[in-house]
Amino acid sequence: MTSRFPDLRIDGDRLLRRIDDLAAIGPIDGGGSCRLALTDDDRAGRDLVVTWMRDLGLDIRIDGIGNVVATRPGRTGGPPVMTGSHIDTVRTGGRYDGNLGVLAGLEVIETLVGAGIETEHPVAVGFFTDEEGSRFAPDMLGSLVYVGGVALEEALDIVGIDGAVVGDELERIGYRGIHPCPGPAPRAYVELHIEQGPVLEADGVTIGAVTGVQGISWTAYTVDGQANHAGTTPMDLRHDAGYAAAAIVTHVRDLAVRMGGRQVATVGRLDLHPDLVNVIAGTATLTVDLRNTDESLLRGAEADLAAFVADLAIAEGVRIDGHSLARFEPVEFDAGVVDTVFETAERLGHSVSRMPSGAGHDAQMLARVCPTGMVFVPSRDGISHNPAEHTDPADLVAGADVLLQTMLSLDYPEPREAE
Ligand code: HGY
Ligand code: MN
Ligand code: MN
Repeated sequence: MTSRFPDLRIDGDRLLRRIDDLAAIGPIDGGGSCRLALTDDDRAGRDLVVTWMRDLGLDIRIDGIGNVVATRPGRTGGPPVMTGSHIDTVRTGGRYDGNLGVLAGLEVIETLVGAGIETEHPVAVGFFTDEEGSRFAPDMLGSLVYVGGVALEEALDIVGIDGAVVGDELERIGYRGIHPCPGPAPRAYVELHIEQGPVLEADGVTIGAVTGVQGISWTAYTVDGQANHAGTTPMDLRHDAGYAAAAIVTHVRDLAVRMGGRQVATVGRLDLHPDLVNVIAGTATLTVDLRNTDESLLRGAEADLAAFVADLAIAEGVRIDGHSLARFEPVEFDAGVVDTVFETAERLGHSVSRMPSGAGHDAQMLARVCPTGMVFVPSRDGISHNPAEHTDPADLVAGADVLLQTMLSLDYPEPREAE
């Protein structure tokens, strides 16, 4: 499949301007943004992008979990060639994570409009609710509902880290839409995203043809020990929730280092109570994020952690309860779409390599219902989920051009019946 308009390119300045305009919503020191899912800042970001979609005359649909999909008709009807990503951020968000994919998709459509090109199939760009999962777990919540991976009613009842409820927050910000979930399966889905890791930059490669997404396992733990006096309590009489939590932190780090390969492990949240200098912590809460491209290795890591936690609880005389916040197996993208991304990047004269994604993405959910792939561009120093997140403008534009041409290739008309 090749594009019928091989020389068409996006307007890079327009894309870069929009990235800056969106980044200005929920700004934080260092040039990044904080737009946690379903907050007022998320609403403001949504309103801006929906305005841009409306200005393009697109058919805009908001579904029950707040996913927004904007579609431009093609010569024929039927499922669209779709792109998209997310515009919610983590608390220390950069300006490209998710935002690039949504705004590049908008730029693709505006380029088609400007060139007066009628695509064979409809073309759509969407943003999915709560991709980050930072406020409301799991991550990729909106796209998971979109593909029928979890029932809408169940998702609407999810309680966030601040006690807010998804359904209430959607109502409050005016994005609890009327369109049904699951949503319609696209003809194909391609997502442009920053790599968020060091590989492309280290290899001096501009485009990643993403082969799939690694498996993700999030667990929240509560440790119940005994608050006691820091000065009078002998060491052998302690039931120290702080010590137990710290033991889990060091164990998961040692586990990942010992396993090597692509295994990673992170404790991103850790709270002690009563959180005072002279009181042995009575309770602790923490989260563990385990990932691996290999499902059996990821299960092995989960089993190792569960056994360690059980032994630790006995040894320290504390109670440790864990519950899953997210669990997604590794995903392989459609070989045809991956090849189209790879060949398109080569045709446009960019260096390109195939690689798995370390981060989770909405594409891993869309892969359940249609041929799916991703386009990566390099992250400077591999930094992301940090305001210092940066990708060179030339690489941002290159990624958007590869997205445009890949979508045109995937739009390739079926052989037409004899007129
Ligand atoms: O957690 C992730 O990988 C993504 O940023 N939601
Ligand atoms: Mn992202
Ligand atoms: Mn992210």
